[in-house]
Order: sequence, then C-alpha cells, then structure tokens
Amino acid sequence: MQNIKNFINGEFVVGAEGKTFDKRSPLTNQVIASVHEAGRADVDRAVMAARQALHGEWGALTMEQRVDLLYGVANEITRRFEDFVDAEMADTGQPRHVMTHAFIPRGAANFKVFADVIKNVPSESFRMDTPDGRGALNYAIRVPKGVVGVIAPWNAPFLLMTWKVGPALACGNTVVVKPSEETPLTTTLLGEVMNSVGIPKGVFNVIHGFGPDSAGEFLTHHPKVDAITFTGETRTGTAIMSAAAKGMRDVSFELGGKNAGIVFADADFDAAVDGIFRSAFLNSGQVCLGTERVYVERPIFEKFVNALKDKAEAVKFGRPDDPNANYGPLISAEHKEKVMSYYAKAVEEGATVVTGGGVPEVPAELAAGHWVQPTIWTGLPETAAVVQEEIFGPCCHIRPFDSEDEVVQLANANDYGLSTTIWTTNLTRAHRMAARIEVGITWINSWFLRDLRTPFGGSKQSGIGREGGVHSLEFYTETRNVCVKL
Ligand code: NAD
Ligand code: 6OD
Repeated sequence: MQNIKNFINGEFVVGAEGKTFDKRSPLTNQVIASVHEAGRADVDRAVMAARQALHGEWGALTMEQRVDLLYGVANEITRRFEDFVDAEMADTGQPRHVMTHAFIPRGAANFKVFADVIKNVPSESFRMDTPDGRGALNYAIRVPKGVVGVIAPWNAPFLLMTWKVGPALACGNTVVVKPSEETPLTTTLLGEVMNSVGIPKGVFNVIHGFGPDSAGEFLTHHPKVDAITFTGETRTGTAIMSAAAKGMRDVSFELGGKNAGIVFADADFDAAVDGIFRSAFLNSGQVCLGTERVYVERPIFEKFVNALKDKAEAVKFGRPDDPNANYGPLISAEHKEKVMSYYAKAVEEGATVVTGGGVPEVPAELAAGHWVQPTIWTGLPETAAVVQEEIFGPCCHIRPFDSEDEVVQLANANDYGLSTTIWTTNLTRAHRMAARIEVGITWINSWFLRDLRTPFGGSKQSGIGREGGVHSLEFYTETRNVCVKL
C-alpha cells in the first residue's frame, strides 16, 4: 500500500495534524493508498513557501532559464511515462490506452507548449501624439499574478492539473495544487519530477485533502493566494467564487456540462456512430466535454439508435491492463450511487431504456468495484431531469429532430454551455450552426481534439474565462502599462 504525502517547499511531508484518509481502487474498492491530509497550518506553509519562491530563486530566473526548466519537466514526464500511466490507472481504473494516448502525453505537452507560448508572445505598444509634438510611447509588460491556487477534479487528473500548472509556471507564478481526494497519485509523482529537474523549492506545492472544511477551502480562503484556477462542478465553483471575492482574487473556472451531439442524415454514418460512442462513453462517461444529449435527424434515427446500442453492448469490462477489456468503472462508490440514482430516475420519468440501466456482471474479484453499464435512453421530454442535469456517467438520451433551427434551439435549451459535436457532410451548415450554438467549443465531425494554443472554456454555467495559448497568459499574468515621454 502506498503512503502519499503532501509536497511542500520541495519536500514530501505528512500533515501537521497527523490525519490520513484512504484512497480506494475504483476496480475493487480496496484501499490502495493512505493519503496524508493537509490541515490549515500545512496549507499556510505551502502558500508561504510559494510566496517565498516567487520573490526568491524562481523570481530571479530569466524567462529562457524558466522555459528550459519546463522543457526539462516535459522530458522527465516522458522518461517516466510508465510510472505516470501506472499511477493514473491505479487512481482512476480506466483503460491503459486512455492513459497512453490521451491523458499522460497531454500532461507533458502542457509544459512544453506553454513554454513555447510564453517565449513567442509579442508585447503591446502604442505611440501617441503629445501637444509638444515629441510624442510618447506606451508599452505593456507582463508580470506573474503571484501565488496561484490550482484545484483539480478526478476525471482526467494529470491532464487537467498540468493544463493549469504548465501555463502558471511558464508565466513565472508559483503554485499550490490541491488534487481531488479521489486521485492523489500523479500530482504527487509530479513533485518528484520537479525536484529531479531542479525546479526551485516552493515553486510547485501539493496539498492533499477534501473541499469544505479541509485543504480545498483552506487554500481558497488563504489571503496570500493571488488567483484561483478551478476545474470541477458548477456548485463548487460558486463556493470558490465567494471565497475569492474576499481580497478581490481573480478566478478561472472550467465547470460542468450537458453537451449536445448532433447527427444529420447526411453524416458519414459509421464515423458519426463511432464519434458519438466515444463522446458518450470514453472514460466511462466521466468527461466534462462528453455527450449526454444526442439529437439525430429523423430519417436515420432508428438505425443510429440500434448502431449505438450494438457498440454499447459490446464493451468489455475489466482491469486497465487486461488486453481483453476496454471499459473501466466509475471513480467511487459515491459517484456510482449518483449515476445509479439517475438511471432509476430515467425510468420513473418514462424513458425507454434502449440498453443498460444497471450494473454489469464482472469477475468476482472486481465485484466490489464501481461498475455500471453504458446506458442509452429514448422517449423523454426535454424537461426530464436526465436530459437537463449533468450526470457525468456513461449514458445518453437520444431524440429525433427535423430541422436545423429546431436542433439549434434544443442544443441551446440548457443552463450549461461547454461543448457540442456536429456530424454532417454539409460543412456550410455546420459552420453556420457553430456560430449559433452557445458553447465554448464546437467540434465538427470530431470530438476531444484540441490544439493547446486555442481558447478553452465554457459559456453560461460551464465556466468563467478562457485558458489555452495566449488566453492562459491573460489569466496567469497581470499586464502593466509603462508610458515614456519621448
Ligand atoms: P468537484 O467540484 O466535486 O471537485 C473538484 C475539486 O474541488 C476537488 O479537488 C475537490 O476536493 C475540490 N473542492 C470541493 N469543494 C470545495 C470547496 N468548497 N472549496 C475548495 N475546493 C473544493 O468536482 P469533481 O466531482 O472532482 O469533478 C467532476 C466535475 O468537474 C463535473 O461537474 C465535470 O463536468 C467538471 N469538469 C469540468 C471540466 C471543464 O473543463 N469544464 C473538466 C473536467 C471536469
Ligand atoms: O482539452 C483540454 O485541455 C481540456 N481541459 C479537456 C477537459 C476534459 C474534461 O474532462
């Protein structure tokens, strides 16, 4: 069993209060690690270490030196690729290919790409006229925001944490990171990487614990944290925003989604079925950008429902490393209970259960894990809870539509606005629709593809702000203007 410590000022340390909590495997519900919880005093130590590094060795580096160190972090993650893959598989129970093709490589890229972005960002300047005819030059300089609190969720832990830490460090900030209590392993491993490549002490700190009345709340209320970047539930974002209001701290939020997938009759049928299958069921549906509402043009509705059903029924449940398996469990018993309650609610609301709705048969040694069947419903009104609320599980409701205007209106009739995926061969129509759908990202004939230099974030209740490329610099730096009389 692993013993997972906090990482404060370059050292792995237990919490001052001596408290620990169990990390359980999603596959078996067995305890796989004992995690040292950070109390208020530990969080304070982490924040003060980050402050000191900001004004110490880290703050004294040139941008080139900082960038070289971040390339070193990316290379070291790649060198220790298998360690990260193993840790993330243990934390999440998700298949190896999800780790090796998406989550871990993207973690390394988050350091390399933002090192490149900061190196290439131009600075703004304006020459202005003055009454004496000599003029003045205004130019902007970027300075780090300071100590950034990073609060991460459990669904793609390494990808989502590094996506914040990479740009924050590239911009010269220092960070205190609180990973989810469900997934402490890869963030802790990153502490080893930081030490081995020579990132100065205090630049990257990790505190473990929960949200309310624990490390998360202590961090967001700490007066010496200058900005908070958060990925997680919309409800948690509301609590963090009120903590950040005290002291006027800036926030960047990536929150929940209830995303629409739209399939036109002219789409490449097989590609659309594969695409919607991936967007609804990858990572057992635990992807913020995942599709839980599917709208299919009427002429192909039945054929599409049957094809998606066949694929959902073909998944093979099992361990991440089992070559005969391709499908993992949910993250926790609590999350399984939530998803199962929506499965029951769908039936109460009158859904036709096309497939799933229950717990699959798995080998006896996995029976205590958090397994649920991929589930497809039809026949519900748009007002049904399972059509409106984020479930964050492997499920979707499919409804037929008859026109472009109708489907745009259906896609927009939700409080969230994170992403959409449109499947059609009529690209003129797809571009037209992309401008009308109220989300941060629209995919056309694809899903989960994104260049890290592009803006990422949510509309409506799916978030505040944009990160990615220069947009991350907007959040992780403060711009100051200098005006020189010529
Ligand atoms: P969550 O909001 O429950 O927890 C996220 C993090 O916040 C955890 O580290 C948790 O300990 C911490 N936390 C909880 N309460 C807190 C508080 N009061 N103060 C400070 N910290 C607190 O979310 P989750 O269940 O871990 O993740 C799933 C959610 O994340 C889903 O809603 C999903 O859509 C969303 N998500 C969004 C994106 C995006 O990019 N928009 C990406 C991934 C996940
Ligand atoms: O593409 C990304 O950078 C990103 N943040 C993906 C989010 C995935 C959510 O589960």
